[in-house]
Amino acid sequence: MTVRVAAVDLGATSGRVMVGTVGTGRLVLEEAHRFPNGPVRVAGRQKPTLHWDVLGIYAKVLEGIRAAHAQTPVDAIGIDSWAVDYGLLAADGTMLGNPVHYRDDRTDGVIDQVRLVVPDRDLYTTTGIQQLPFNTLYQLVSELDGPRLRHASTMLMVPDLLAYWLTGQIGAEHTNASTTQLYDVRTRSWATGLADAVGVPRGLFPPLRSAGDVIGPLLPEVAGEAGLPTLPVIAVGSHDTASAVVGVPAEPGTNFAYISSGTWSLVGVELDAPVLSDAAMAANFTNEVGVDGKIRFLRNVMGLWVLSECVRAWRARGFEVNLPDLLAQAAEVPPLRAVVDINTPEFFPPGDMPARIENACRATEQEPPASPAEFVRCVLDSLALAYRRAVREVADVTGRPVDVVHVVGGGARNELLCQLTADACGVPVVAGPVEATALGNVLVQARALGEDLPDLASMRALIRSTHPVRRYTPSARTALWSGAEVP
Ligand code: LFR
Repeated sequence: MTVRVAAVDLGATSGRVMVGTVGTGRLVLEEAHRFPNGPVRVAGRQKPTLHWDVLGIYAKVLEGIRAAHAQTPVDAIGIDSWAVDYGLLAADGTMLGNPVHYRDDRTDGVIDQVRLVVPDRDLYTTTGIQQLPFNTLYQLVSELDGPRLRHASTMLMVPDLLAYWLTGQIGAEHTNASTTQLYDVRTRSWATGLADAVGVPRGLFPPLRSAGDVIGPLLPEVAGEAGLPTLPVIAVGSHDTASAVVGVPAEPGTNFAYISSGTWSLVGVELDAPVLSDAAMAANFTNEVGVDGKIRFLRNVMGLWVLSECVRAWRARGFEVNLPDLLAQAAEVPPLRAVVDINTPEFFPPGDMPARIENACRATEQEPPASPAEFVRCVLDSLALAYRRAVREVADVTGRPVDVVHVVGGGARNELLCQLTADACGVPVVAGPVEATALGNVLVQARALGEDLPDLASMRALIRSTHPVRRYTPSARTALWSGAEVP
């Protein structure tokens, strides 16, 4: 048996629709459509706010599904995207306003406000979620007095919102719901008591569904307009990081950590149950739900976002930037000349990253980078240090050693960063696949359609036999890293 599915994978900077073909010993991924994505700042009479152009995204998704189906008729559709952001619907299904981008500053200070009502320890015991200012909880609290929430009857996470427009069905897939910090990771249900405590209406939360559930067929009018059959939309690990972790080609029985490396770097391990200890909380590890009920015990590291914002700043100043050339030059810069704490909040909002890096270097009495290649090297060295810290801490907190680090996502292409990661962590790095997220999306759909993929191990075995990886071993430079710290 062979199935073909369309995997819609939406990242914070680009979206793509891939066609996946799955059969016995067969897993092929082809790109049908790719499009840019990004924030739209809107002001008018209100405070300027960063939004997503979610209707534009929906139009591109439909265009992509059509292109995929034209390329090879597909049997189903699955959607994953970044986490935490949501649309609000009125009782009749009308979308209220436009989803707000998680990098908007409306959540500044809200963590402290919520802390007065729900102590950090209680919040972590219930949700297991790391403190990040943009968690859905804080976004909702920031608009408690706003017009949207006053009229809202349902909150839908971005992939669930798109699935709603495609099928008319309302629901929330567990992996993405778990990122809201309004989900009880112990009972795997909405944390309604917590919602009551902070004043978020508990009626907003739709029924939960699992990766692999059929959401419903395309609405006849949607299918008709797009010239498609009424294909089923299947819930996948709708949080992109959950699908990426499915796509980690780990060997069975290995103590592996993963880095899902894109706009963000998500660094962690896969567990069967949440870890809600004081040590886990102090180290700000998150317990997000994975496909098949797993726990993604991980930390957000600022990621290649900092590099792409540097490139954007240089281009805005009129410089021509060729990233492959810059990376080759950066490989020649001596290691650890200047490093910054890449996870400090100053690197979070869009803006002039080179200036922020200079400031951070001056503040720590380091000579700031002097050329674009030196900036790039500073970012990559700083990322590698942050990875090392996360990998060490995850081993400490879980009591399980890490023997190998899998890097999946776009960052797996970055040879310099992969080598620095191996050197910094002192363990082998296995890089690839670049499209792990789309593969995870495809495999969960294929199983729902009847392919013999009973568990994550069988999915990963299929990826290993069809998608080559690249191995990096710690070089002689690994000793240099052992004592290195951000000053
Ligand atoms: C990665 C990701 C992260 C999440 C961040 C914001 O694309 O989904 O897992 O923390 O984006 O949603």
